[in-house]
Amino acid sequence: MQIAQEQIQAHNQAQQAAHQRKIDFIAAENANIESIIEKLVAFQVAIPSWALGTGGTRFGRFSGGGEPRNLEEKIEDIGVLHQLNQSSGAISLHIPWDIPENPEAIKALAAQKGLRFDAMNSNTFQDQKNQEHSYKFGSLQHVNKAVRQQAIDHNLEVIKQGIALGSDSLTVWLSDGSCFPGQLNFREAFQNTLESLKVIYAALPANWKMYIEYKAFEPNFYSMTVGDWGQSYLFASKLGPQAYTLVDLGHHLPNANIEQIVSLLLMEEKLAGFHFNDSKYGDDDLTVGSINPYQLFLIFNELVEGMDARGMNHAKDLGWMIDASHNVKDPLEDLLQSVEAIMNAYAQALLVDKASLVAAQQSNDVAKAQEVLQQAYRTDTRAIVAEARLRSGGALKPLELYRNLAVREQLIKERGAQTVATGL
Ligand SMILES: [Mn+2]
Repeated sequence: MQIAQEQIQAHNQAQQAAHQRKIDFIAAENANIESIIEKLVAFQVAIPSWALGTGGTRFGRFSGGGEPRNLEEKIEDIGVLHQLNQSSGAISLHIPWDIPENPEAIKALAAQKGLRFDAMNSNTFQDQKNQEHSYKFGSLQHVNKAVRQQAIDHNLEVIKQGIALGSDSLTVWLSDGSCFPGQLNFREAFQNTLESLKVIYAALPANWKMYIEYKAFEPNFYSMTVGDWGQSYLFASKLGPQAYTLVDLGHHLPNANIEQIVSLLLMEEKLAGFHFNDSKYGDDDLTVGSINPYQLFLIFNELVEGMDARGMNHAKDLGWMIDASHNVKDPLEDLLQSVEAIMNAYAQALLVDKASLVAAQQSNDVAKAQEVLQQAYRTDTRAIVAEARLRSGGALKPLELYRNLAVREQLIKERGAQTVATGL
């Protein structure tokens, strides 16, 4: 389905007067509002193909209906999101869940919706039908060379699929690890993984990047072979300049200082980008900014500061992706909320009075440093983000319009109430 442009315009007209009051107020308070809006317009967040259906837990799965039944319908769903917020202009695919039958047709469909293909994701954490060897005891780390080779071959296939679609990066997330002490020789698991990654790395086209994602625990509960940023950084450093560390916000042990990790990876030119989500305990699937929006702001503050220090393009030089899976919300509503949270945290970070912060840091004025950050964080940036959407042709209030247009009801009518999207 597609939203008629006139419907977005009618919605915006109805909201215009109220919006104008808010944007005028914030523009009067902040001198650099125009440059912030420009940056927001350019900033795009990739939507993962696996977040478009209702996720499950190991206890159950409750489909919300109208879920995309194939890759074409996933692209259509992201097209709707992008029409509404003009900030979801990319899709991240998962192989083998999203193998295109006709890459050229898929490419054309995505282009028609204004979407490009972000990082490709390989999957060696599940066994597929007719697969010769099982990943029960790991993939790239496996003690059996034949299993490692099978996992390597799969990643090579993912790169091939990505080339056909115009992607330029591969995300490798491994569930490899061990559940019990003594199960693995840590050094051997690391070496096997490194040797396997080397073969995959060698197959990367020159303009491609490899993102090595880490996770502290789950599905393995004693050790994860790429368990933290240090291990990922070791792999990325040993592999070479095309390999980077990918930070998934939900993949840390509780209370980890993620903003410091981000700052140092960026300094070392090894930060690949992000999988955005939020978590309360050990989950990695909650809506971005729904639990700890201050942490998200602090991360963006380090990102903006670190990228500016290196003269990087905020929109293009790192990978910005959501990684989440929703059990109880309409996935499209949830994704609209997630993108909104990311844009607001980014806008707040752009509002930080950097000169004052540096001055406070250099004079050990701790209270002032906190004031500077709080001043930006406590600013209601929603009108700035809405203004960026308005200028790009999106809706002033995406979620409200989504509901008013009864998008989910239409999708259920088109696709049925019992559809289950491929994915987690
Ligand atoms: Mn992730």
